[in-house]
Amino acid sequence: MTVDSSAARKRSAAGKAGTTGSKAGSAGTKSGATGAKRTTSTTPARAGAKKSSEPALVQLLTPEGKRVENAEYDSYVAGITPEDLRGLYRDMVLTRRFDAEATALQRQGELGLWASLLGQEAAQIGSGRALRDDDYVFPTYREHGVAWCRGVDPTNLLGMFRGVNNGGWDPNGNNFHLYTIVIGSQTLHATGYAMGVAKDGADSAVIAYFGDGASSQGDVAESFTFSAVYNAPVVFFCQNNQWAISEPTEKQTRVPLYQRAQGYGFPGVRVDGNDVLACLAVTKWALERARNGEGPTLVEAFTYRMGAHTTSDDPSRYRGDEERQAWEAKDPILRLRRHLEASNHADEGFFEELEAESEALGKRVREAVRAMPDPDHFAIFENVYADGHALVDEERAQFAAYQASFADAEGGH
Ligand SMILES: Cc1ncc(C[n+]2csc(CCOP(=O)(O)OP(=O)(O)O)c2C)c(N)n1
Ligand SMILES: [Mg+2]
Repeated sequence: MTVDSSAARKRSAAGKAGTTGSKAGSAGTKSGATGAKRTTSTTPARAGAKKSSEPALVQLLTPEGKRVENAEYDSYVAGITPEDLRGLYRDMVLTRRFDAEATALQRQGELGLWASLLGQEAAQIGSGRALRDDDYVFPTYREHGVAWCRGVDPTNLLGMFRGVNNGGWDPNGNNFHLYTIVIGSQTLHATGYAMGVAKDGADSAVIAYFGDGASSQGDVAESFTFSAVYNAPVVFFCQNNQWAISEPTEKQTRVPLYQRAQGYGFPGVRVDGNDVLACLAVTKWALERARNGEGPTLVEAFTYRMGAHTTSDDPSRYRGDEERQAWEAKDPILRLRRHLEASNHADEGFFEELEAESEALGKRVREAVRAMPDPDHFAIFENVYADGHALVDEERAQFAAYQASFADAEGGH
């Protein structure tokens, strides 16, 4: 366990009262109380903002960029400065630019595959910026924005998609685990890790990212059960981007996803996943619960996958343009820009400089990908076992003999 912290986690039987979403054990913080409300609520958070049949959606910035008050979550972003807001905007713009560059590189044959995050920038940057350095992240394969917030160099994300390495970064370098393709499995890894954090007495938290489709996996159900029963300090951050490749959310669930948490005995909340401020606030609240020994939380970030599932997918086969257009009006970057402009928090110079920075990032990414060396053929045998294994040795020797059998062999690797 690499998490270090001196503060002892306040873990108590009272904390487990979170099974009803009650505020017991939360030292009277507002968050516990809201947990109860959210868990059971079927009414909208903001009267009149939604049709009464629609579930609650936490929103702090409207699609037009207007800041709306929210008694439950305002305190979590109370200290945010104009500079912070520009920082969030910059994060989202650069992440989108990096993502577009990666998509283009795949089209040029430089990458084998790419899974775009287009449209999900606010969910990822908001939640990513809510984290502390000593928190630990278990991503799926689309969390390029969270990786950015963790300080993972974006070019490192591309190695696996180019097929030159098996991951590309040291998970413990930034407390950001390797991408996980087997959907949902990382929620179990996160739960186990969080149980370890609790045993260490650390006050850091763990966050697991997964999708609406992954929510149907048995692994996710098991991780919900385990984390609830063991009161593990983990936040389940579900980006409901409405699609699991070609399957719509209706094929995954008959209730809004965040309501699933209630059945496991911990709070669930649906946040506007295209609202970076709301995602920041709600994730901070959920992380605070984890640190306070109040156990897991499910955050459902309601968002939209604007692009294809991956570069191998053609969404026109299963969904219409109207849907995408409706979500374009809720674009996460546009709404923060509107807010910055309306509040005079950013001038033209800021946007121009950012555009130049985006260009420079794109160039750096292109050059780095093209310069990536081909892998050592024998690297595949490394890191299989901590102390080596006879069978791996045998397979390595067989492979060496095979390589050497070619006429132009250069004596192995
Ligand atoms: C266990 C498992 N089953 C099936 C797949 C194939 N698969 C890859 S992505 C995906 C859909 C995932 O959808 P979702 O969880 O909503 O995440 P999103 O891609 O929308 O971010 C599927 C079925 C897989 N990778 N792992
Ligand atoms: Mg999805």
